[in-house]
Amino acid sequence: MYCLSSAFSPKDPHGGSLPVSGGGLSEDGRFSYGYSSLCGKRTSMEDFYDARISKVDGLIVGLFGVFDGHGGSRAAEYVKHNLFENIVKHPKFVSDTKQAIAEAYKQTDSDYLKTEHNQYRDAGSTASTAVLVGERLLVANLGDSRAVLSKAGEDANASNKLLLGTAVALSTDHKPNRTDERQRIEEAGGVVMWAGTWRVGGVLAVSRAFGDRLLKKYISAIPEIQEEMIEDDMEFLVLASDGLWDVVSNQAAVTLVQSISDPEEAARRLCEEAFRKGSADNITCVVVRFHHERE
Ligand SMILES: *[C@@H]1O[C@H](CO)[C@@H](O)[C@H](O)[C@H]1NC(C)=O
Ligand SMILES: CC(=O)N[C@H]1CO[C@H](CO)[C@@H](O)[C@@H]1O
Repeated sequence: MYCLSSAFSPKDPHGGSLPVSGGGLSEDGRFSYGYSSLCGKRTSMEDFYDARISKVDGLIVGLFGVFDGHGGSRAAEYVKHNLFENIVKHPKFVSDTKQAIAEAYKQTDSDYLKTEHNQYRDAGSTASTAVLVGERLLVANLGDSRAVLSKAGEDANASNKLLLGTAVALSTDHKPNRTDERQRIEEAGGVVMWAGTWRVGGVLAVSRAFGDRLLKKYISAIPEIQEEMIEDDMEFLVLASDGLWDVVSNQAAVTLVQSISDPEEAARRLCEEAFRKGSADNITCVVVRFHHERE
């Protein structure tokens, strides 16, 4: 897939990188979302995302994900089209959502690897997903796309009780040099080598991902999953590819989004900020805003 924006807007002042964006609101008004995707300074797009609201057993469910491909876009595209289907159709989706997510990740990876059977080149994808079911938020992660939450807190020094958002990472990147990841890879017989950055086998800069058939012994598709109750102090969640996080800190992202009530506008501004700061990668951002009674 080529960067749509560069094909359609050759006169764009950013040099051909107008974002693709969109968004929506849940029918019960409890959350809204927006997304934006920008091709960065490269010419083909390997970042994919999915953001939608669905109903499962009468429950309103929010499904949000960022999938950053490597070695081509096949794996990211496959994950975009299959992961959430596999999650919501899992028989335990409502009763044990965490298990359903873990098993759907595993299923999606093995199904994808089967379709790859005749492919000579190896492709893979990260995933950073958020699933909202009732009062629960479940964040799952493979690789280095990241989920960051903004928690409101009162600034004790501000006379007007200004609400300040504090960034809380809900996922920890799977980088090959993370101590536990390096140990897991080495125990499986792999090596982590420096080649511009830390890489598994000197090749891959993430230690967990979908796909990557040739390195599968070391590149786990078992996600780390964090479950939170949606509390009143949760303002919004940002999911983004490393195209954002390489140049914008968690706190800077939260501070930027905080004053923008429309999540689509916020996602677009995040991508633009990353682009402005020189991100050379694909940039995809999803913002999910929680609406509480007090608003
Ligand atoms: C991993 O490597 C990066 C540099 O690529 C470094 O900034 C980071 O601190 C390292 N992490 C660990 C756990 O060694
Ligand atoms: C548009 C863009 O940046 N495409 C790149 C996305 O990222 C992959 C891998 O990081 C590159 O190979 C693409 O060229």
